[in-house]
Amino acid sequence: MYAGFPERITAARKSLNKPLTLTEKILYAHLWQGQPTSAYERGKSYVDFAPDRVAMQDATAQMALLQFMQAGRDKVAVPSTVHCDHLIMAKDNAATDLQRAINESNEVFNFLSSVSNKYGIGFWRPGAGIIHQVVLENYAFPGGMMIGTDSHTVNAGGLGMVAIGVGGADACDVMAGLPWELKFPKLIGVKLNGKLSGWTAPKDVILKVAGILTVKGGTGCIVEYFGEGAEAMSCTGKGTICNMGAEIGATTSTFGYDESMSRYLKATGRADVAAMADAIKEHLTADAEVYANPEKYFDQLIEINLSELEPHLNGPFTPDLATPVSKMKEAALANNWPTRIEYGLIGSCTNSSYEDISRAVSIAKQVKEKGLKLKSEFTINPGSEQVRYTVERDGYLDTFSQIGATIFANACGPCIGMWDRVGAERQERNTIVHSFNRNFAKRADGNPNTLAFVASPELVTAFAIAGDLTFNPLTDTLINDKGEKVKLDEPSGYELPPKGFDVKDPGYQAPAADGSQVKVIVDPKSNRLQLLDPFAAWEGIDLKGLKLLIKAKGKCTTDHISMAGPWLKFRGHLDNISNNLLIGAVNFFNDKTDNVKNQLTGEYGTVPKTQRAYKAANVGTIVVGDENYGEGSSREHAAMEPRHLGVRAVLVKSFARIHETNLKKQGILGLTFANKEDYDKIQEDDTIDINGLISFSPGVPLQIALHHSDGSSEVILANHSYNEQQIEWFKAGGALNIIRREFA
Ligand code: MIC
Ligand code: SF4
Repeated sequence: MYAGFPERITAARKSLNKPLTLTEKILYAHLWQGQPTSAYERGKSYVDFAPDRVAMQDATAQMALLQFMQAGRDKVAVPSTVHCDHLIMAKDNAATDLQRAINESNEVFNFLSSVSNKYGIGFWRPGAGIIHQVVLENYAFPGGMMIGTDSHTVNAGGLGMVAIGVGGADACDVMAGLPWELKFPKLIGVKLNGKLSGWTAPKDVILKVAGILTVKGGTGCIVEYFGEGAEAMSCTGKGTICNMGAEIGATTSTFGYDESMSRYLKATGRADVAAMADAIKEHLTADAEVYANPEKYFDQLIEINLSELEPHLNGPFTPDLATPVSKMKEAALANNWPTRIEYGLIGSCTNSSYEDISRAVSIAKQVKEKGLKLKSEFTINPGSEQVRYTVERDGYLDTFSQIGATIFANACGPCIGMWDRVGAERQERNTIVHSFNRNFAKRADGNPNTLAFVASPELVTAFAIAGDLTFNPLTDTLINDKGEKVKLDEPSGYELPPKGFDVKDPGYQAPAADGSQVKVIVDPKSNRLQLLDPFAAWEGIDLKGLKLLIKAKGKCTTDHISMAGPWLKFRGHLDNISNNLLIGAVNFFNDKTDNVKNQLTGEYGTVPKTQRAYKAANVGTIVVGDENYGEGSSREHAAMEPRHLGVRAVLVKSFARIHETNLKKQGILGLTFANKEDYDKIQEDDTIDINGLISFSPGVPLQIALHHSDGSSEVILANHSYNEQQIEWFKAGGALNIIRREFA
């Protein structure tokens, strides 16, 4: 596991001639063979890496593996796993919901299971748990490098990894034995002073950081946490912080190896890994000089005093709108947010550890002890079968059930719109509080008028008891069944189960030793799965006469571009899922969603229908967007759908990292306005040319000619971040066409 690791780090230190951060150590230890150990320019140089592992979840694995099947390989080149967690609708209870999901998505689960079996991929069945908890429990290790087809792959930073979310095409490369490329990140140091106590939880650290850095402040950066407060925190707590680091756009986040990680490794049956890590522990954290003078080694430094940190609630509609609990009353009244809380939901990959559940239970118990009642509906999604089995054994699930909570399956559920919420279709304005990490419009229940606030599981539990967004459990009292005023005691819990973890059937299927005889069947008539046809190569000339499909206004996340929830079922069928293209994006010209002008007919229609009309007429189109376009998910469907339907370019003020790469990989031109104000020049009836492609080269802007309907024209400049290799992807019509060629 660590063969050659200390040597590579020592060599890097020598050639760079300076003390190293943990992030640099891990990156340098994972340079692709042949990639020189030299000083790379942060934020500029593209570098090839050799990750140790690949993880995929069911909703993204379908496309990743459909691509991998075309790569011409017999077996994956690095250890890889698939986790079935996104396709389970939360409705009644864990057992019923799981069975329904298996019945409904049998075809997809069978496909994933047989592809895994064939190509040597570990397969975690539906019900086994959420990818990032299962990875933390089984595969993550200090100093490792992993990629995963899910933006919250970064969770494994809690165990000292550099773990990065990517699109399926990137995963396909690594599984095919090719290098994985990343722009050498900038480094943000976060020094945690003091110690967490009382109502404040690890979640509040990242809620606070999100408030400071905003949803794009971490773009192109790796965040490294350190300090006494970091060491005093549990490993799973560190995981929570890293996990939600996806919400500031960070490439990933990580922590140096410490006692908490060693304890966690031992508790999860990996004493051998802990012993190996102990033996090289000086290489699994930054050099002492770095943490003594962090301002010299990080591009940006943030200090947070945990002893003074207040619990926070972030939201609604964006995860960086941070409000300390003591200011919530004021904020809610000022913004006219509905203060009655309809639901408290705990779980999701970021907050479903044993510690989280034990701390939430310490609040839930007080319902009975103090004569209280739950005022909101309350639900729990355990993170893994191992956690679920253990918390059931320890009586926690009973405590929740006794106060009226619903226990859903070990899965994503409401976090990704897989929540059959009664009455959501009425679209009433209402408030919910959850321990997840994303709260974009429509995300949990499909209702655009649901305001979701993100908080720690213990705070969510307190809010479900109070049923009131203006409640502050630190200072306020509640009235019990005897009419007395009672105060909730602060939460307490266990970092790890005192009696150890236990599980009967963790839900794992090992792949066949020789998968050559395994058949993978895709029914050509299926509406869930569709084999991929190669995209056409670039025609070798400038793109002329493109029509504007949509100028998206404001926030346009991957949820807006390729909605989840009910659409997850088409994640393996490119043509079917393309019917959700950009249906959540707001049209700048009429402030409506899913309503754009078809320039060929002058009529308004839905985005997918309009785009299909352009495709039928053989007219290329362009999408224009605002800041941080493609924020959120790793789903490459947000790039493959426009590609499939004939969009040629996406021109925006700025991109989120994963989405920009996904566009490049799938052969769509991803461009940014050289002058952001030029966004204002784009008009609804514009016909647009992209010039300069014949000499397309790194660092050279392209010219965009805007032909307005009044007959006038103007030229603006568009920047791009393509390197030589990525230009080849564009020319080939997508990166996969190159792999196909190479393996053919
Ligand atoms: C999410 O949290 O948005 C998801 C659903 O897990 C996505 C992956 C997907 O869209 O399948 C992510 O974070 O990458
Ligand atoms: Fe699943 Fe939600 Fe985590 Fe995404 S953020 S992996 S949907 S639990």
